[in-house]
Amino acid sequence: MSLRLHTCLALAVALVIRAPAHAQPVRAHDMPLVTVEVGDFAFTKLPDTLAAGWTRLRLVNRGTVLHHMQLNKLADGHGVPDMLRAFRPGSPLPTWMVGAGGPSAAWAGQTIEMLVNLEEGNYGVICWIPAADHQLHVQKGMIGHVTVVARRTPAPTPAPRASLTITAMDYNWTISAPVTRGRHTIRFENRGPQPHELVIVRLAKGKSMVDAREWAERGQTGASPGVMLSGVAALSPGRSAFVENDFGAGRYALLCFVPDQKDRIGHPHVHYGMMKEFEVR
Ligand SMILES: [Cu+2]
Repeated sequence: MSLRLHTCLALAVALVIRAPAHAQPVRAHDMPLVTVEVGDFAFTKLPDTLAAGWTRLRLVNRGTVLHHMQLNKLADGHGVPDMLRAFRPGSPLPTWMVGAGGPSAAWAGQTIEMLVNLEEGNYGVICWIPAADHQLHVQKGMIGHVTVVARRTPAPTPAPRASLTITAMDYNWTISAPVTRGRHTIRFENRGPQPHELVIVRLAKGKSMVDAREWAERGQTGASPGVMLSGVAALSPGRSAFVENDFGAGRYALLCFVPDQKDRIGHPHVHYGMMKEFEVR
């Protein structure tokens, strides 16, 4: 190797090392990673405490059916038993319970990740997904508890920079721009008066968002409508969280299965038309 090439390489390495950190957008791998494992029907690996601030939450599904991880922030004086007693389909969430997101549904063997700015406090952790027998997984014991404590390091990670924003309303979706091929950092924002979740499905050939809804409502039995991408469990109004996903050419569906709070029955929001298809070319 010539001396000139050596010098060039040394210079290049020095430039990379000296590049200021703030010049790079904040990505998932810059954030502290927390891995949670689930099985049928339990949170088998769940830390007791987490540090406040932006966190990359990873859900690994070691079970045989779909599971998600819903974080519900509980006000002081309220515990997990209160949370379970308070939830009645078709009625509003009590003011002391806030939907704080979490990784959305993962297939058996799949890993789903999302980015959330955790606030200090107590959280109930649950899976609301219905089983084939129509019992919710939480009723089969899929419950946990996490305490979020103040971060010890002085410099908190800033919020990630989004290339797309997906907004949920009662009962609709908007996407800030046509979705292009490649990797996107998506900001999911709830602007509706009710809690909403973000479920993204890459539709199999010939399948539609209606097939995805019907498949979920059948208790996930029969031919699969497609593949899950990373999404966000229910967020209360005004909250936001992020996901990173790779998009290839194809058709995709956005769906929200949060039970309605004013129909007295608690039909999932997809029932009221809260689903949207889009194409990536
Ligand atoms: Cu589950």
